[in-house]
Order: sequence, then structure tokens, then C-alpha cells
Amino acid sequence: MATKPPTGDPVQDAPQVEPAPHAAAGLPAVAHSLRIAQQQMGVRRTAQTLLKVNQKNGFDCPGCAWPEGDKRHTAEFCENGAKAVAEEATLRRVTPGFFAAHPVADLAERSGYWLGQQGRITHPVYLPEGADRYEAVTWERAFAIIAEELTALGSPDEALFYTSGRTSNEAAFLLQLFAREFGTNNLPDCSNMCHESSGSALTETIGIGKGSVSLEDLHQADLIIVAGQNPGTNHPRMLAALEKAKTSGAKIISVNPLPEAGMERFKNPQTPQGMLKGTALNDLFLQIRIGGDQALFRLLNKLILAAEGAVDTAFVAEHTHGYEEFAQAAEAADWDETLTATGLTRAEIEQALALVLASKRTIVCWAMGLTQHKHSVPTIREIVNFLLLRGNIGRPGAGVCPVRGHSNVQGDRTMGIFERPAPAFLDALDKEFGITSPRHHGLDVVRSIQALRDGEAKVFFAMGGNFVAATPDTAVTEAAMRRARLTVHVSTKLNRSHAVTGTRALILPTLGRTDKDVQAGGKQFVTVEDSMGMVHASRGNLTPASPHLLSEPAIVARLARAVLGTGSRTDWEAFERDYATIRDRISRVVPGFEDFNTRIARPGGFTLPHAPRDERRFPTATGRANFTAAPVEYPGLPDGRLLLQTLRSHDQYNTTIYGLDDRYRGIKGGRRIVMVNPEDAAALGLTDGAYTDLVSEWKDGVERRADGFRIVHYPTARGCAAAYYPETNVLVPLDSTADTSNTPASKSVVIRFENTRSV
Ligand SMILES: Nc1nc2c(c(=O)[nH]1)N[C@H]1C(S)=C(S)[C@@H](COP(=O)(O)OP(=O)(O)OC[C@H]3O[C@@H](n4cnc5c(=O)[nH]c(N)nc54)[C@H](O)[C@@H]3O)O[C@H]1N2
Ligand SMILES: Nc1nc2c(c(=O)[nH]1)N[C@H]1C(S)=C(S)[C@@H](COP(=O)(O)OP(=O)(O)OC[C@H]3O[C@@H](n4cnc5c(=O)[nH]c(N)nc54)[C@H](O)[C@@H]3O)O[C@H]1N2
Ligand SMILES: [Mo]
Repeated sequence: MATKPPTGDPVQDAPQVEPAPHAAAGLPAVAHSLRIAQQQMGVRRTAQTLLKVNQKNGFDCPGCAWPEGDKRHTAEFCENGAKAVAEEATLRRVTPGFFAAHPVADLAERSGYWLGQQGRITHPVYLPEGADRYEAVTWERAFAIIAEELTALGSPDEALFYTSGRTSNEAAFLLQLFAREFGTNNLPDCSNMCHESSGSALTETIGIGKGSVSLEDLHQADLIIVAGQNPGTNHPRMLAALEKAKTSGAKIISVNPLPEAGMERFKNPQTPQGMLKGTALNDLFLQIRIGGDQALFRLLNKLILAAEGAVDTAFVAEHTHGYEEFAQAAEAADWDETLTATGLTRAEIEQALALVLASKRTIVCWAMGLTQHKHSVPTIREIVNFLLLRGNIGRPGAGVCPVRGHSNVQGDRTMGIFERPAPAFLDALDKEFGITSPRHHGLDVVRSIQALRDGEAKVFFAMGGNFVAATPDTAVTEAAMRRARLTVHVSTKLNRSHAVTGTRALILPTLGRTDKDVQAGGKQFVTVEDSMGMVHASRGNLTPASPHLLSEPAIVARLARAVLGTGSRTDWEAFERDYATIRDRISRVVPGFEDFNTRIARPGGFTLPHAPRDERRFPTATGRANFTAAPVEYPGLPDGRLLLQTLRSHDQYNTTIYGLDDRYRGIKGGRRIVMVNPEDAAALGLTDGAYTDLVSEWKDGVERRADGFRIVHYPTARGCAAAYYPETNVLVPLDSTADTSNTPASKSVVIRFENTRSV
């Protein structure tokens, strides 16, 4: 049964609800991952892949960006990593015959789940103008088509080059080099929708947009605050680090509108004791209202300022700037306003304060719960204030820990995938390659959609990802994409974006992390950077899904040759032949990669420099760590409305749907559900089990609808609701973004309920 995809669609979406478990991982997780792996890959391939995940001579897990420790277990993966591997290493195939049988209009009717379940794409395919289905095309012809459209543009800025975060350092470096030689900084990436708010806030305050802690720091912390993150599902290996910290005496606070099972209790599948009883992780659960975090940290800061001897005055004097102004703003924090904004009680905040004051080494971890709101950047800056006050940056066991999503999203940015590159980066690139990169900024994700919508961008090229499903305002975005002259997707698997095309379209199938990559120069490996700035090699060991696949670096190299021709002095052919030649060039352009080829050969790789972490040096505009003082904001809510956050279930990887269950929340067999607090539900007449339509309200007056959601009474914070992404992206207005970072505010959508009916 290993290779048969499910038949029949639309998928039956009939959610069932059970009591949510209060622990994560353990035996059910191991059993579940093995079952999914064997369905997709068969027994032999399951063993071949799962033993190689995250080993020093193996491949980097295509799941999340959580780092591996120095001591590896034989099975250094988690349930969701196993699912990510199985999705990629599946034995199911999408061949030209499949495309002949399924016109684009048919693909557009299918669910994302069904599309993904069809398997790996085996051949490059082309949708000519006016045709109703994709047909096989040679690689040569495919690159010629792209070259034809790109060279016909009025300006290079009419092209968009999107990157999703699985792309290796080598491929990412080549893609940004190609885009800049071609003449544009239009390099939007998934980071624009993800940790852009973290990058914006951290760059301004500490001088580098990356986290300042290592795994070792987590193990040594006295207090770890996990805010706006669900590690049990999205970074399961982080639970082992939290467990280890806990065993050494750390306290843990989680800040979340939802009680997440992983934070309640973790049953470590690597230890016999963990399998039985598990470890309770949370010491304190602050069930905050959506968007209340800035107010919470502002008040904590006021209370720290007032506590005897709590401020690290030596650190503040020596290393920071802006303290006076910040302290004044913090003084103004108000208990009543904070209790309204957060929905917490005074006693809860006082308990948190006691833990904060008792800790000499504090780390704050966060993810999408903090980054996807209008006021995300000031919220994260307030967390930096919080850490700076007690000198919690640049010493062991303390620091900022934005937990990245995609396994190489951080590395892609380091390699120059950024629409607003630093001038120093471009200078180094230009010097190394003898080119003149454009200096004006390019377009991020939201601005790219606006440019497509307004006819200002005409060619869309995606290195991975699922752009139309991952982005907000689905109807607007899809209409915008259909206006493009050419859409190109470098992909491993089929997804929604292949069905929403420009006038012409190409799908270019590529090798994944698990695939063996052999070029003219021999067997190749690629490199990635994890969430903590560790760079290491990744080597696939499976026979590729088809002999017609090209690697991502090969695709960019051939594209560049087709488009730039003899106008380019860069030896693109050499890059394709031997990736070590790419790394040589990276070593001369990107700081921290000196001697790249030598150092990457070391098992486990190397750590990139991080001035605040390593030497308490803050490369900001003031040369110091900056305190900031923004007005406190939190979302307002009109009567009869709830604030909706759009989040991930346990059985998905972003837009890739592995299955229809969300085990840790007790939801089975369906995804069109909306979680509401029982008291809000009573007030709004939302009976558990009834169906309802969600309507989002935004100041543009447009009503965005998502129909047919089953109501689930769930203990989320009052005034809040939660439903899965990407089904609810249709509700997120394109213009509703975070200030400064322009990240879609997909965790704070004002909704009302219509047409509630029991079935
Ligand atoms: N298995 C699996 N792993 C993944 C992914 C996946 O889809 N599946 N995606 C990867 C990617 S790209 C990313 S970015 C990460 C995402 O990792 P997460 O950020 O953990 O993902 P979300 O499901 O969006 O969860 C957001 C969490 O924030 C909480 N939250 C929402 N609003 C607020 C708020 O206003 N304040 C606070 N304090 N909390 C809030 C939610 O209740 C939820 O627990 O995971 C990565 N890893
Ligand atoms: N409403 C709402 N929207 C969100 C979010 C949210 O929380 N709420 N989260 C946002 C976040 S954090 C992110 S990161 C984005 C994710 O946005 P994307 O990164 O664009 O989306 P993914 O679903 O991760 O992309 C999956 C596709 O990538 C392709 N793929 C997989 N592996 C490879 C590979 O190795 N190479 C290539 N070339 N292709 C590959 C497959 O074809 C697969 O279908 O979504 C964002 N959108
Ligand atoms: Mo992400």
C-alpha cells in the first residue's frame, strides 16, 4: 500500500472533538510518525532516512530550524520531523501522465491536502498560453521561456524572486547573485511573513537580527519564558532542551492564549522514564489575550525598575543607550490598563515578577504568536528592554531566542535573500563578482502582491514554497498572481500555487534534502544555518525521485546562463559542477564564513559570530544596545466580535497538510474548526458542534468570508478565537500588516460569526 495516493476529493472535512491530552510526545508520537513514514516510504526507506536525520554525516531535517546538540541520539528526530521527511521521501509520483489527466482547472478544485498527497514531481512541465493543462518540457526550453519573459521586461524590477526557507545556503547565494546581476533587489521571502518583526526589532536594538543564545545557554538558564510559541507541535525537539533546563533547576513561564499540551507535560521518547511519566514543563501559565504581550512586558519592566537592586546598573551604564526615556515610559505603565490588555490577574503578574526577580539568567523564546500583529515590532523591542534591564544579553544562560520556522530561513537571509540588503553586503558582492548591484530597495511579500495586483510586476519566480496559499487575502492574492505574464515554481511537490498561474507557467522539479546530489564534479553536499547561528553540512542519501530532477543550485546556475548569457563574467557552470566553488565565493562575501570549505568539513560544522552574544558589543547606530520607548498598543475589539489568530495544527507543515488531526488539541478528522472560549460562545450564541461562517472586518470596509466552520468550545483566553492557516488566510486583509516589518497581522483578525446553524 506504500505508494498509492488517496483517491477522491474534496476531502471529507468532518471534525470530531475529544478531550485534549495534557502531555506531548511519548509512545503515541513514535507510533504515529512510524505509521506515516511507512505509508509514504515503505519500510526500507523509512529505516534509510530516519536513521540519517540530523546525524553528523546525514541530512538536515527539512522540518524546523531547532539546532541539534553536540551529542546526537541514534534517532535525532521528532514525530513532526519524521512527517516532514516522509512527505519528501515518499514513493508516490506526479508524472507528465498525471498532468495530462488533470487540467489546471481540476487542480484548482482540489484541496491542498490532496495535491500534496500525490507525490513528488518527476519532470519539468509547462503551461503554454491558452492551454488548459501542463505538458512535459525539456529543461533547455524551460530556461529559454524564462529568459524570453525576463529580457522582455521594461525593467528588472518587474520580476520577483521569492524564496521559501528550505533552500540551502548555496542555492540562496546563487539566487540573490543572479537577481542582482539581472538588476533587482526584489527578493521577497517567507521570512517577510514569519520572523521579519523579530529581525526589525533586534537589528535596531542589539544590532543583529538573530537570536543570542545557544542550546547550552538554554540548559543553563534560571528562567525561560516561552511566549507566543507552540513547541510541542512546531519545534518538538525544543521540549527536550526545556526538560534538560528544568532538570537543572530552571523555571518556565509560558505566555499564550491557548494551553498547549507540549508545555504542560513532555514525555521524552529518548528516555524510559520520560516515556512513562514525563516532565511537567510550565511553572506558570499566563493565559494572555491575543496581542497583550507588549503591555505585559511594559508593566513587568516598571515593576523591575521599582524593585530594590533589580536593575543591572553597571550593564546599563556601560552598554546601553536610551535608558532615561525608556524608564519614563515604563513608569507610566498602568495596572488597570495592563489587566485589560492581557486579561491576566494581578496575582498572576506578581507571580511572574517573583520568578523574574529570582532569576539571574533569563531567556525569552518566541515565535509567530509575537511576530504577526500590528504592534509586533514594539512588542519584541519591549522584550529586549526587559532583558537589558537585568543585563540578560551577552552572558551564559541568558538572551533573546526567536525560534525560527523553516530549517534554513535564517541561512537564506545570511546569504543575502533580502529586499533591503545592507550596503556593505552589496559592496562585497560587487567587488567579488565585478558587478554593480542595484542600491534601491526591492519588494517584500506584501508589496510583491500589490505590484502584481497593480500590473507593476510581471514575472514571478519561486524557489520553493507555496506563495498563494501562504500569503494573506487569498482572493486578492490569487487574482494578482493570475495577472502575471509568467509564473515559475521550483518545487518538490504539487501545491495550490501550481494551479493559480500567470498567462504562462512552469513547474521545475527539484531535489530535496533527503536526495543524493551528484554533479559533474562528484557527490555534493549543501549547508544550512539553524536558529542559533550554527552552520553545518547536509547530505542526502536517497536515489532521487526521478532522473529528470535538477538540484536548486543547478537550476539557478542554468537560469543565470540562459538569462545573462555572455553578459555575465561569473562562471555559473563551475558553480553547478562543484558547490565548493560557491562556498569559496561565499567565504569572501559573507562575514563569518571565512575559510568556509575547511571549517564545514569539521563534523557538526561551526558557529557564526554574534557580537552581542560573544563580546557584548552592539553594532547599532549608537554603538550600544538601545532601550526603546514606544506607546503601548493592544487590539481593540468591537462588541460581538472576537479576535482570531490563524495557527498550525499538529498535522501540517505550513501549507503542507500531513493529515486532518490536531492530536494535542483533541481535534480529529477535519480542519475547518474555530476554537472559542465557552463563555464567549455562550454570550454570542455559538453552540459547540454547530457550524458558522467567519466574516472578518477591516477598515477598508471589505467583508472577507470563510464559510462552514465547526465551533469547538476550547479554553482559549476570553475575547479570542483560533482557526487553522491556510484555510483562514482569506480573512487576513493584505493591508493589515505589522508596523515597520510589514508582516501580515495574521494573528489578530477581528471576526464576527454569521449564519450559525446546527446540523
Ligand atoms: N510540524 C510543524 N513544524 C513547524 C511548522 C509547521 O507548520 N509544522 N512551521 C514552521 C514555521 S515556518 C514556523 S514560523 C514555526 C511556527 O511556530 P509557532 O509560532 O509555534 O506556530 P503557530 O501555530 O503559528 O503558533 C503560534 C503560537 O502562538 C500563540 N499565540 C497567538 N497569538 C498570540 C499572542 O498574541 N500572544 C502570545 N503570547 N501568544 C500568541 C498561539 O496560541 C500558538 O501557541 O514552526 C515551524 N515548524
Ligand atoms: N494566516 C497565516 N499565514 C501564514 C502564517 C500563519 O501563521 N498564519 N505563517 C507564515 C509563515 S511563518 C511562513 S514561514 C509562510 C510559509 O510559506 P512558504 O514557505 O511559501 O510555504 P510552505 O508551505 O512551507 O511551502 C511548501 C512547499 O514548498 C515546496 N518544497 C518543499 N521542500 C522543498 C525543497 O526542498 N525545495 C523546493 N524548491 N521546494 C520545496 C513544496 O512544493 C511545498 O508544497 O507562511 C506564512 N503564512
Ligand atoms: Mo515561518
